[in-house]
Amino acid sequence: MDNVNRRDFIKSIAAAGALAGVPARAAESGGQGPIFLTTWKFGEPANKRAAEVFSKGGSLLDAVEKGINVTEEDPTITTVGYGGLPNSEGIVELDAGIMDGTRHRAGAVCGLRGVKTAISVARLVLEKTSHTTIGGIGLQEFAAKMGFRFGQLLTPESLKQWMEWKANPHHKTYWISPENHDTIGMVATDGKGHIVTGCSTSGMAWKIPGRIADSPLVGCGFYADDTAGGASATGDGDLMTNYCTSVTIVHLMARGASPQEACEELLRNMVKTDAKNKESECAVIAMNTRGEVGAASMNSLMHLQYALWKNGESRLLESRDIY
Ligand code: SD4
Repeated sequence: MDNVNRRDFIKSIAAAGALAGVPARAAESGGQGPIFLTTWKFGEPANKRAAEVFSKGGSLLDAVEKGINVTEEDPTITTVGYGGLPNSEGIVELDAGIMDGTRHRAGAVCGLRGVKTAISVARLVLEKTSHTTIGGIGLQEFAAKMGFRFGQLLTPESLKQWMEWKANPHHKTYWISPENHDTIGMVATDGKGHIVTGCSTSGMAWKIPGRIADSPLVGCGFYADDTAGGASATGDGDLMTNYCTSVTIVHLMARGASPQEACEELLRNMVKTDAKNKESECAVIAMNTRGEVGAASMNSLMHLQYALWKNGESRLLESRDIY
């Protein structure tokens, strides 16, 4: 932590102490309205839908789910939901998770096939079961029981890209090297201290069937806790899973770091343990219960743009590249 950060850190610890005994939600709400913070440019329409759902009386969980559905249902986005690039066998496998910061409970799905809206299936794992994460054949059966319609998730474009990859005798494979990214991760608050975080992805293109990375793992791809805030991650999930990125960021915020400080510290710690991580493609977003936000990318190789919806205004912003 540099000197400025250390000062802020100490100040915020002192502030937290001064508030001791005051119910956290009342103390931290500041009376502001909802805020939606989402990864990438496609976060803008997702945020807009989320804000609409919330303004019409939906819960924050409804808002995050329906917001992320916009990206999942868009066939032009090749990294999430319908139109997402498939695994090495040409089958689209989706990962998603959603967490309610009040109940401190999540629902998540791994490797879902044939259903566009993985976040909605994850939501039902949260609401209808005592489990947290479901994958495999049981997940397909669960989705069918819940009434989801199954269909082909490949589009002509994603099929074309997979066939080109397959036909190239020199193609890279996941046994050695990663490709394709851009998960949607959304952190939302109602402006009264409640936090919900969700994320959804088709994962790395051409992955080994059955591969599971950070996005459907609680604390890795997503995390929410009404006592501190929420965070989400995008990029090389095989790497980031080893750092439990989202829960680490939220715990740093709980100890007084601002969302921006927490995002940057997480990425710096990744480099402290292995200098090669400077070249990795990793980015994170975070929001605390006061609605302050942060976003950081490891480097310019995968520079994260993020969408922020606040006070009825939607903006596309640039994260800070750390290295
Ligand atoms: C994964 N982390 O499956 C996801 C991909 C991603 O931005 O986030 N891309 O590894």
